[in-house]
Amino acid sequence: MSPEQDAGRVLDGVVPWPPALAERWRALGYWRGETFGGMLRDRAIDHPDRLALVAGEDRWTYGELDARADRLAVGFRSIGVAPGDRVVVQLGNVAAFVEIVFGLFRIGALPVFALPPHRRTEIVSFCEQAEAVAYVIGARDGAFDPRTLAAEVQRDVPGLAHVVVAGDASTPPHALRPFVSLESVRAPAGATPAAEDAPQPSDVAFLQLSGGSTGVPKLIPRTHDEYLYTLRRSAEVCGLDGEGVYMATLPAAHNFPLSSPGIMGAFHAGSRVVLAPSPDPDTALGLIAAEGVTITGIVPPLALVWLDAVEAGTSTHDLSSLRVLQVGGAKFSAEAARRVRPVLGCTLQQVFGMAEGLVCYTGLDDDEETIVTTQGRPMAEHDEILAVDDDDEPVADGDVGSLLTRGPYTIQGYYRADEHNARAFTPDGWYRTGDLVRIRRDGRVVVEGRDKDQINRGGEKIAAEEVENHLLAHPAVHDAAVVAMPDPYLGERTCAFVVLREGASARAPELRRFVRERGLAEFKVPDRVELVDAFPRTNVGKVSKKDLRADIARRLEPADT
Ligand code: OOB
Repeated sequence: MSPEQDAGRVLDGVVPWPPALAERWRALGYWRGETFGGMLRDRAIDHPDRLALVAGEDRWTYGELDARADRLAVGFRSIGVAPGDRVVVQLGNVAAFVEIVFGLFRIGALPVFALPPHRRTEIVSFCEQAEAVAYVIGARDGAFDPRTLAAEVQRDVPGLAHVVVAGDASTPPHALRPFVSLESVRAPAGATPAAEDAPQPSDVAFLQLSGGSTGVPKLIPRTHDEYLYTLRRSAEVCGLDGEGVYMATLPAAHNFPLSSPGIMGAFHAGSRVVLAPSPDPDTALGLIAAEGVTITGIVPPLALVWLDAVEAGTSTHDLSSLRVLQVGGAKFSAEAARRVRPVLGCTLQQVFGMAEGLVCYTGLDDDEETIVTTQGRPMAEHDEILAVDDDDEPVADGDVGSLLTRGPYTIQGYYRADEHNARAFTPDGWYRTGDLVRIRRDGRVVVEGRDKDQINRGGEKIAAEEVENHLLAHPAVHDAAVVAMPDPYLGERTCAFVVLREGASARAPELRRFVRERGLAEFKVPDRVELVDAFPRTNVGKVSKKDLRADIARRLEPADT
């Protein structure tokens, strides 16, 4: 390691890359010593007048975006955000998201990527886990006012020095301290951050969220160097170059639209990014036509909605610019996958990825059968994947096993989570994905299920234990077990089985309301609650979630006639 590479900031609670491995990824050309701030500067120098970002009324060139990032970098620094500080960012698909995260990158401050549906419980947890100094929110969205949420968060997290609002920053009466507007943070035109604030390529760039299978979602540290590799390689695999137009249809902060190749991969490739304010077919397909979008990524339920809208003729937008439709985040059925090319006239690309690292893609030139029936192959030549049994022994070729992975961009550990890391990683540094897969002889992966205690609700991940803990807080609840139930549209929805305390009474709607009022993202509120006298048990006396899943699946079957 050169002294320069050594000079990065070591964030406490991050499991560092072993030096020998880091050296290997550099020697093999995966890690090239880039940073996000530097990458954007390079593109702005090469193509200052090229359109970089389209979002609502905002249309920014690379030159403009670069200058805006500088002004916010200086502005954040001047309100006291220092290199290495963490800032929770919760914004929808608005242009401010992009200038803010690049502004933070330029001073080595770390965005923590919250998602728009997150509420008090999640945001407080992210602020506390990361010891965030600031929380960035956006404008009112329908009935939801982020300022009300931010005021509550401020009261719960004394260390949170700033709430920054990209929009109307009037402070609600119950806030602890006044909010500041993004406009007031922005430094005057021409401001540039100090060179010594710039991060090193080996530094952690941001904290991403895990889907989670435990009580609270864990934070995932990703470094500039390894994440920039994923952008470069993803753009290559997805055929995105300077001529392409990428549309972020899913919430921008999620790893899929952020980096596969996503917003960041599009900037890396010097292409244009369009932020869709809503994924509904009218808005999103309209934008594809209006902006000449060539590639976008969505989750399976959304793909079904788009396919139905186009097939039924309720959406008649010209989709001829669209070359690639990526579908990932949850299993896409082969049946639906087969409809993509004939209905939408573009190539389907299945994407099986995770915020922890590994991303698999089907190839644009793969034969149609491979595209519709597999989740592709890992993007890096040096990604290692292994399907193992319960004893971590490799299963026979082509058999279903639990997927382990390691490679040039899969993390070494979650942030500040030693105990969890001991379970989530093997002693040899393999990450346990919790996915059940078949690895074909040609290296393609087929996802067959899951052995982590999680529900995948159309791409939105729900840790069963997290919801169970909230149910257990209800005075009438003796025990709770949350499982997936099949759903034709979302793939899975959540069912909470609940045993009440003796003599206590509570009905399903009350329990759902109770969970909601604890300040949880709406998608985590159980779709269904079943009150039962006792849970089925396994031989060793554990709650048998397998039996519970079978039970609810049976109840959902249409009655025999
Ligand atoms: C993406 O990232 P996360 O972190 O929200 O979720 C990861 C998990 C995977 O472990 C797997 O359980 C599931 O989501 N998953 C899929 C899938 N893609 C993700 N399961 C079946 N088929 C697929 N195609 O979801 C994510 C991150 C980057 C790119 C794409 C997706």
